[in-house]
Amino acid sequence: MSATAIPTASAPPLPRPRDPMLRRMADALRALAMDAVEAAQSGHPGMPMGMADAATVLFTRFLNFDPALPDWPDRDRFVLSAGHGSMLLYALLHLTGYADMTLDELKRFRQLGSRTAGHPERGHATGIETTTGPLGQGLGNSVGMALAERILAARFGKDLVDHYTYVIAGDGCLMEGISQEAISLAGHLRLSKLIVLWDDNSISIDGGTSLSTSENQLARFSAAGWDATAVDGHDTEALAAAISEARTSLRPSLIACKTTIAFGAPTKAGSAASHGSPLGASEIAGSRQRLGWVEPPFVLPEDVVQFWRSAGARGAKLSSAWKKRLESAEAKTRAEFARRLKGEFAPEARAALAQLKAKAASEAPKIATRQASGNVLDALAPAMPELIGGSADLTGSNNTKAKSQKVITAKDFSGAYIHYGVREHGMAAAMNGMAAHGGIIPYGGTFLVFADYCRPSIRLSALMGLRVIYVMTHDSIGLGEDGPTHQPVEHLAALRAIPNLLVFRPSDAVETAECWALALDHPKTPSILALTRQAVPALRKDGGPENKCARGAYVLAEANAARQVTILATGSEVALALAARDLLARKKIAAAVVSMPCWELFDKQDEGYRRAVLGEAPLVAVEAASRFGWDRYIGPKGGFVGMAGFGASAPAADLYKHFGITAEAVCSAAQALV
Ligand SMILES: Cc1ncc(C[n+]2csc(CCOP(=O)(O)OP(=O)(O)O)c2C)c(N)n1
Repeated sequence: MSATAIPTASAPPLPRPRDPMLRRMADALRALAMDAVEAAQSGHPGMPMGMADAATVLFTRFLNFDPALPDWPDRDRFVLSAGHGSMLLYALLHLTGYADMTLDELKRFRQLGSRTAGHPERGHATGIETTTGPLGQGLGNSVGMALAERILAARFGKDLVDHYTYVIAGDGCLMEGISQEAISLAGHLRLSKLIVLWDDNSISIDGGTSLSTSENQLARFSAAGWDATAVDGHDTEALAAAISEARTSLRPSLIACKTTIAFGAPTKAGSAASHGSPLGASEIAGSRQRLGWVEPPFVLPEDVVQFWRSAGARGAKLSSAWKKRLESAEAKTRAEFARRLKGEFAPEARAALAQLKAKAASEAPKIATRQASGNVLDALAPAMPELIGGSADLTGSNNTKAKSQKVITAKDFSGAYIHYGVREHGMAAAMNGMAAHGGIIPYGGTFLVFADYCRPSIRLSALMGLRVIYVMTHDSIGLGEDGPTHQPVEHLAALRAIPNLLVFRPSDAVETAECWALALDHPKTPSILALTRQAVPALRKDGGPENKCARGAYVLAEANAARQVTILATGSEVALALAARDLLARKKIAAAVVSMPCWELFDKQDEGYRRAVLGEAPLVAVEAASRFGWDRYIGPKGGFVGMAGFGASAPAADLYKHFGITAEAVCSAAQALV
């Protein structure tokens, strides 16, 4: 490239750095971001270049972490909510000395199998605390992380748990609706150790943010109970002072960092052109000249590397002091701390659940499965303090609060129950944050129909492989009078479409206990418990140790003679299937009933088992929901009794009749196939 092609001459000079070494360290982040995006010919250089100074101050002076012990439980958490700026995080992890984030990984940015995915993915490399990219989710997760810290500190004390949660969020994160729920919840709970650095660069993809927003963010955060301040995001002293101040605040803190996107780039700085495309060779050469960065791509000067490595090494002392404190803690505390972090299902809790199941089998109560779930929680909660429950303002309806659980408040985090308010999305994202933090198994409730209000976070629970348990009640037209706005129809199908998510729809109290046990026994998979509002009869009279739901589906009632038809059913419709089986028996048709509480677990069984359960006879499925998805079991010729459109407002019994979801209808569908 000829020297004249470098567009530096017309660019105004860069402001002089306060601290030239910190600027050089930040420039290393800028260079790596430019070069990796250029090598991949894809990615987002602007944000990392703009926030490089703020990130340098945070990582060198404040963030407590130990690259040699990335999972040190008392590390500060860092969340890159503006996940498109992933190269900022990868460069930080490389420079501070995380062994798995090699230079080679940076060179393989966005390539198949690299640790450096387009957006940060939890589990791909150490130091990535949560998967971000869908804007606002990281901010939502950070609320859960900060909450987890407070909850664990209340139990284990400052010696073992005392850390901050830092976030870098962009304009996009703050525009997303989820941010309002997150901010509001954090302010209400006074999560004072949550510190958000907002990349206030006034640019998003379409251009200036003035195209679409004119909000006063400082006033917005203040109104939600935060401390909010603004600084020049390239002034390292001002940044350090603001972070120091935020750490002493009694409220969560927002620091608006006024930055220039793609700081250093001669023509693209301050413009949307640098947001999400490679800068191009001449712009990169111009940036190098302006920044005074002479090294070729992916080459780092020794002094800069040394400074970064020593920033990374700061944490070793802290983590070893922490280890000593842990060693000097009481044996009982140590054991409990270790158990919680491992996320083990406490033996006493398992025993309590087994007892409850046996009781349900022998007493055979006719109760709603939401009530059965409440009974499960009453049994589990005293033995499992790590179970942190809550509801998005439907506690009494979701039966999510165990009798023994105390409410968590801004003044007292020793409880185990959170009133999330009417914030389904914020609740789900916070639960992801708590699960990612570790030491907590979060569950939270709302109506199944409002799964849509938190679906983006449910998807991320599944993508990250987090054990988050969604208690979703009022699972069909069976909820009755609230009508079609509240009656889920397509939701089971939509949730079953999400990979790595277990969707449970238990049919009675025994199955509910079994499904809860399974949700807890899958540490790397989130679960949905779809539960009824209305009472359902007890179907399972066996309360022994075998968990029949574990195989996803099982023959609940075999046919009295060679099977002529098999009826598949879930949840409240299993009772209908059994009634239909009786009607068919009167007509001398031998029908088997299969209860199918969890498709995903059934699909994992070997072919022999699946065949034995489904049998060779024609199949009829009954579920008070959309047919979508059922064809994989019943085939195009199978019978289906369920919903073909939206529900209606009426008493549940009338609705079942009106929509033809009855034992007679199942019987006719079966007869038609025999
Ligand atoms: C939920 C969601 N919607 C849309 C996008 C696509 N997207 C990625 S970055 C971005 C603009 C974000 O602007 P800002 O936060 O200001 O980032 P900056 O331009 O400063 O890098 C958009 C719309 C996304 N990642 N997530």
